[in-house]
Amino acid sequence: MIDALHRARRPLVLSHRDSDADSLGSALALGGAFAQLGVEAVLAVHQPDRIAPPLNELPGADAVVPLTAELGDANHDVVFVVDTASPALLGGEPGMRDALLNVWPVVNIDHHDSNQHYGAVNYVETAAAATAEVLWGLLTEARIPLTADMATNLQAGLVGDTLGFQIADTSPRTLRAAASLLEAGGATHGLPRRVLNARTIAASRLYGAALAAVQASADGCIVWTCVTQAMADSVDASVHYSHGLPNALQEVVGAEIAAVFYELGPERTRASLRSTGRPIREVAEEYGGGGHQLAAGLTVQQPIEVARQLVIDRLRALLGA
Ligand SMILES: [Mn+2]
Repeated sequence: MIDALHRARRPLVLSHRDSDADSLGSALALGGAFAQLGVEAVLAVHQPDRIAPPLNELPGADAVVPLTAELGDANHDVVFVVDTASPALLGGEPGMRDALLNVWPVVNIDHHDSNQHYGAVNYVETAAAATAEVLWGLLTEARIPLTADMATNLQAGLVGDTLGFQIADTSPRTLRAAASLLEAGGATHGLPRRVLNARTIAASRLYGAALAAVQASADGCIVWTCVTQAMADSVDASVHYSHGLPNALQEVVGAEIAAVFYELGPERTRASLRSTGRPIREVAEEYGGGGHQLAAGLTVQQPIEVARQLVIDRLRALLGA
């Protein structure tokens, strides 16, 4: 694996669509590592123009290019894919994606236990709390010095995926990585903290409306809310599913499973699921989604009310209620 890092001359670095702090921070840090080796990497994600503040303020984020078929015309020699369990999660046209991944050898670096091992090299550490933690280990082992910007990008990934070192995946090694990133000049507060918590005024109002609409099952074990287009319109926000709400619902006393439904269109609903212990990824997978055992998501081509009914009934069955 260390070899693959050192051998790359013209690497292409990809990470999943709907960038989060770990996918983007890891891609940017890997780009920084190549720069430290004197190698210029091209970083690409699906629709980078949609990356919103503060994620687009991560050091180097302005250099990320769109994932397009044209990338296949460039003279790369290897493709690094980070934080992406399967090629489909890269987004974009399947044909374009498969073509890109078939031109050059693929190095797949990840921490999801659902990773499909689609690379020529697969470096998947499922015990790691974030891909940023995997990369930190790799770069340390490869003795590639961490710049302050690389450290900030990796720290954003750690903070993002562990919700500020709160979730159970946080291990002594995660905290050692965080300490070493601090020593390298990375920020733990500031940008990484904003990555976790930043919310515009419109999004804050939408968050409030969604919390006010929270519902619970009779036994209180399942809590959910719906973020509808009408709610978003009333506060001049867009229905946005990136962060905050699913974790906030988990704070409800007695809640074992939290679900947030987002009305993306008249017949298109996204659901984000969180669990305190009972694995819920299988439910997401039944609807073509995925994620982690305790944090997963899915999108169904159904009106929000239908989707909510379907998924909540399924979660009730899961809990045997
Ligand atoms: Mn991740």
